[in-house]
Amino acid sequence: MRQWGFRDTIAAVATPRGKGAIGIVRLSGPLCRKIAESVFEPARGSHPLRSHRFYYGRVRAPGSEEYIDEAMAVLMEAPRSYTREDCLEIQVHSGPSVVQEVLEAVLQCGARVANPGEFTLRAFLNGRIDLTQAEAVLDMVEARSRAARRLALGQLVGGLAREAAQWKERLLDLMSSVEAGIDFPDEDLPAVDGEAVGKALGELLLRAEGILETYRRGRLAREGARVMLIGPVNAGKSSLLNAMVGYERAIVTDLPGTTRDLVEEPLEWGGLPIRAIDTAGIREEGDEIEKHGRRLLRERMGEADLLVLVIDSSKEEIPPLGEVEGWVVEKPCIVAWNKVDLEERARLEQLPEAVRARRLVRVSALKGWGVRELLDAIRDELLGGDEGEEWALTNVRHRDLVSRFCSHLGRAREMVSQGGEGVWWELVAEELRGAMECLDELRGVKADDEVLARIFERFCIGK
Ligand SMILES: Nc1nc2c(ncn2[C@@H]2O[C@H](COP(=O)(O)OP(=O)(O)O)[C@@H](O)[C@H]2O)c(=O)[nH]1
Ligand SMILES: [Mg+2]
Repeated sequence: MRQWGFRDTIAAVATPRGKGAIGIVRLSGPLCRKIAESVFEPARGSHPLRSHRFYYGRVRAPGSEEYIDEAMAVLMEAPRSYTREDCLEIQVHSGPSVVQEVLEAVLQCGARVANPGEFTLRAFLNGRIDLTQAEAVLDMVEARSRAARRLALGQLVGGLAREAAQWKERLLDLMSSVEAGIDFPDEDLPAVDGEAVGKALGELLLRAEGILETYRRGRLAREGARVMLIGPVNAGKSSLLNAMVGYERAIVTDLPGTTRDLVEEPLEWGGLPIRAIDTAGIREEGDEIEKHGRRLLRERMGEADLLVLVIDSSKEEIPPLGEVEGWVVEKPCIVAWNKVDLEERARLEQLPEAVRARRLVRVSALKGWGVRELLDAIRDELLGGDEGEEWALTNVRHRDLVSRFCSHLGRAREMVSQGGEGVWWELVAEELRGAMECLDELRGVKADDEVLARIFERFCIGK
């Protein structure tokens, strides 16, 4: 890999600015022990500090008589540290001035201010984590829901990294089998067991494609599932949105056509972030603004992860659903049979076949009945009930690389299965090399500096 060997020592405030219980100044690099000796004075005992021990004491600027604060300090010697270098952490009372003074004290001792993400970058460059794990650190910090946090953790502890390492092993095996076909092409006996290679390729491809499919789940966890409430005017869509989020977000009236804009509101259910979107009702008439609202709905329909079709069960007649029928076939959909607090006059048989095939939940948006069941059903429908693997692809960069990996394997497998006796093993090998490059890029073995810069600039300073 690269030549790094960092000679400088970096320092940063690792906790958020402002007042708080504890503020941490963090350092990494060869000067850590010397800096500890210059700025930290243990209350009991003396230097040298033992590695991985917490010491209570005081901090001060080098050469100064005056103490800045009481402190706890821990020195973590290489390689047993976050960056695999010597690391030092100094905890003080958190206040903008205290923390800043401690930072300045360590800078005076020869450390320099760290760039955003530089600690994690060093952990990566020093080989403690691979690139996917470094990226997971960022996902972890940014996780806004339990589901996102769990997925980030799965990846942080090496979900994708382990998977990619396994793929690499299998790919290496395949490559060596295929090499035989290139080196001895003219022998009478086929040098390569085409069937075995084809089978191994198929298995690897299947596994990789399975991982590719986790991306949808990963994206849902990170960005939230877009759940669109659709249905006839006055069915209770806006009321249901309010019931789902637990407060009055959308305007509710008994005038048809009240909702014209798309109203969007975030909520979390069972760890899954959901973005509930209220829409203008389906009907032919209505003024220009309402029509515009429906145009918006049509445009945004493509982005919806799930539809909730709201039906007023107290009306004798269910209005024609028009284009909604088509959408219901294309997208996951749940029927909310609303207003069950009133006498039920509509009949399920009036619903078109495609709609009746969908899961139905009886609700009263007005009374709040059945809303939990509806949310459970939404979550089930999107996550398939089970929690699945402990991790998922969450990152576009990963998705693209795994997808390219699959394309290479797919082409290789096709050549093997169609080639019969006359497989061009050179071309197969070429595809396998392409697949290997994708893996290397994924793990960061070959990521160029521009890619790294783009990833790490999103980190905050001190991470
Ligand atoms: N009785 C009853 N009335 C409801 C229920 N849900 C909505 N409504 C009423 O139906 C009317 C239309 O509701 P609204 O949410 O604006 O429907 P939208 O046009 O689909 O957004 C309002 O008068 C609501 O109070 C319900 O579950 N039970
Ligand atoms: Mg409405």
